[in-house]
Amino acid sequence: MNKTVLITGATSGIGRATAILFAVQGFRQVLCGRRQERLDALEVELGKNCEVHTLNFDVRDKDAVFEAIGSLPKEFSKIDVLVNNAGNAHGLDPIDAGDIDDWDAMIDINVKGLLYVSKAIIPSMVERKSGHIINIGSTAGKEVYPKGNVYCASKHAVDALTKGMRMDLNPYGIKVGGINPGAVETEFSNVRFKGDDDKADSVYEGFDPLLPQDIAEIIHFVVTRPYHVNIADLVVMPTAQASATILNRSL
Ligand code: NDP
Ligand code: 8X3
Repeated sequence: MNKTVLITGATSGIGRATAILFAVQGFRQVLCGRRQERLDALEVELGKNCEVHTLNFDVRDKDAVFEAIGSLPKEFSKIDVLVNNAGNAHGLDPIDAGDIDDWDAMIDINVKGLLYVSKAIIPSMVERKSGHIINIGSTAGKEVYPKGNVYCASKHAVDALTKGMRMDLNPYGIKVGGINPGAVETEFSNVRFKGDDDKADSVYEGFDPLLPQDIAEIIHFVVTRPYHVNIADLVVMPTAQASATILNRSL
């Protein structure tokens, strides 16, 4: 497998699990995040199985995004598969009590950051008439739940961008698809609740949530379909989950 894959948010959760699985499969990988020590560890560990290059940038910083992706060595510069995964929820508050800094973070990271990274990579895909973009949305991009307001808005925006990218890049034969998970046990809730681990753990109490490896396997399946098959949109929930708010905690 000689495809080059760029994964944002590779230092944790879904992105990290995907990087680990792709390393076993021998993909050439560009792994991105902000926590340098985790990027270094991935480079050492996964570098045993595949070619790895790491990039440290904040997706909110437009100049940093273009500088980092523009700095890729030649052998990593033709990105075949872009996994737009970096993102988080910040806070869970009714709209009247929401923190504006949390709103900025979610819009700037989940929406604008995804756009900056895409803009840095798409022109080369268009030029080569080849490429595959996978946007990690959420069930929060398909339905809205109480106190989810801005996070849900950001993921609805991701859903719209996935559809829009697929239309606009169709003339170039570039695949675009969205994967929309429900509850996955990662650092997601630790970030949402600002380091309150008890509160984060309680989100996954009483049922078996998805694991990051479950989503990694699905991303791998999507990436390895033949050229004429594009998985355009997937919603994946734990069996115990029926909607954003309906969870069977007795399974
Ligand atoms: P994690 O918190 O475990 O991972 C988030 C990743 O995003 C980290 O690698 C983090 O890296 C990166 N990231 C966050 N902010 C920035 C930033 N400003 N610049 C660059 N990288 C950033 O969460 P998940 O793995 O769960 O989340 C991955 C994606 O999946 C997100 O888009 C999330 O919305 C989505 N999702 C998650 C679900 C869940 O239940 N967990 C369900 C549905 C969707 P670093 O801090 O090193 O920068
Ligand atoms: C993460 C799933 O339900 O916490 O996107 O919004 S949820």
